[in-house]
Amino acid sequence: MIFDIEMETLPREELEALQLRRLKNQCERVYANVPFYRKAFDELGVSPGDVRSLKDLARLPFTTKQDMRDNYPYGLFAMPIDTIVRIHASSGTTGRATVVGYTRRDLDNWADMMARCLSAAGITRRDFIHNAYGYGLFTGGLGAHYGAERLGATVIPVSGGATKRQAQILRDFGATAMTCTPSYALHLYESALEQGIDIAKLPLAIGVFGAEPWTEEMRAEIERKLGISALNIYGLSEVMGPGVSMECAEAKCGMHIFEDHFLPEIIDPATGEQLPPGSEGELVLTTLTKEGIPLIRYRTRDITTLNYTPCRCGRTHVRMGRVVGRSDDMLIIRGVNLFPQHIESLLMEAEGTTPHYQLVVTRENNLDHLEIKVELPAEIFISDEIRRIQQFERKIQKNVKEFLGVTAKVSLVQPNSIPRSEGKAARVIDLRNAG
Ligand code: DLL
Repeated sequence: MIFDIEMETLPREELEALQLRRLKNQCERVYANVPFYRKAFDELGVSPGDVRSLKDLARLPFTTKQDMRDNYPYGLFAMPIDTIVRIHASSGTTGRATVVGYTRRDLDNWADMMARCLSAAGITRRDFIHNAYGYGLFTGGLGAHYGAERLGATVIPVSGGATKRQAQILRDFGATAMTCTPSYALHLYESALEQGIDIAKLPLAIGVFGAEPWTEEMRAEIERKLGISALNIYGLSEVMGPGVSMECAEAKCGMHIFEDHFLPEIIDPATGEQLPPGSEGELVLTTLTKEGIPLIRYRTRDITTLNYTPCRCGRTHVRMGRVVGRSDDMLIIRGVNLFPQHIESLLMEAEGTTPHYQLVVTRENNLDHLEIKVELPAEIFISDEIRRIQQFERKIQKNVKEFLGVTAKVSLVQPNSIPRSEGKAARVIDLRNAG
């Protein structure tokens, strides 16, 4: 179902005309109201009046997470503080949080876009949505919540945590759809099983998962275990929160970026140059309608591709591919670049592996060492057959070497020994610069 049939199916020519109008307007607003942008435009010798076509986007300054930190907390707001009705923030693993503010219209647009997302997943007003994204400064909980209400569905605001209780609520309240991180969906599944609740036997039919990178293999595993259709949703707090882009149930092939609100580009993360359509690179987003904190060319650090070919669902908005990693999350192990998701794919290919793993990177004598801690599948663990365990270990090691060109130590650990996250899974422990 297409929630906003007019906007989501706008012919490209009209869409681009709308984007240009909105881009001009955003540039004028930030230039007039945000000293950071006035300075950035002036330094590059461009003015809002220079934006005459969408191509001129490439002349505008970038905005980075660091710029947001430098202007902590409210320095990039473009509206008087009394028009801001909500604050969210992203903690980030290092440095200051990035803080964002929303006007009433921003919240209204966000709810609309989240309603588009849920609708694209096949959710309707008749559904009961178990919303297990965290409520609070994180955008996931409240973002999905207002989208669900906008759609007219029934939202069950469970938030993150208290997993045992969540399994019971899932069983008792009859949820037909759920929203959470993909890793939490699997965690909840396991926890429910321990209590004798098999989620696959419940009415649950649709999952809208995002906020962390995941793979096609993980989708297959979630769909098989939970007996649901699992869809990918993308977003980031700086740009809005969840709902910047969403997969459609019809194609399940790339996430439509809501181009009436965001203008996407792919750049080379090293040079900042725009890359031709279809190239893999860093996603850069310009907000077109945001009032509270409009951003020009925000560098997401997310590595992906853009696909402009028509989609069978009828939406005209461009599709972004799965995020294969972050340009700043990339691991360089003895000169080899790799993303945790590459290893995840290999682990899942190795028969029977659950995706609970952690990558520990250390440096000894100036050499990087990668250790892959993987939980043993319960059935192998129970079988207690040393030979089978060793075979399993060797297979993973061989695949990592063969496909990624990295020698890694594989440590098989007991089921449930890797700490579970109630939000985003912590996949990488990089100890190279520690102490
Ligand atoms: O994670 C917003 C969100 C909430 C998205 C719920 C989807 C669902 P942040 O905490 O600011 O916001 O983190 C944003 O998470 O730059 C990506 O690196 C990553 N990310 C988000 N969605 C996906 C996804 C929320 N579907 C950062 N696939 C982004 C891969 C994702 N990575």
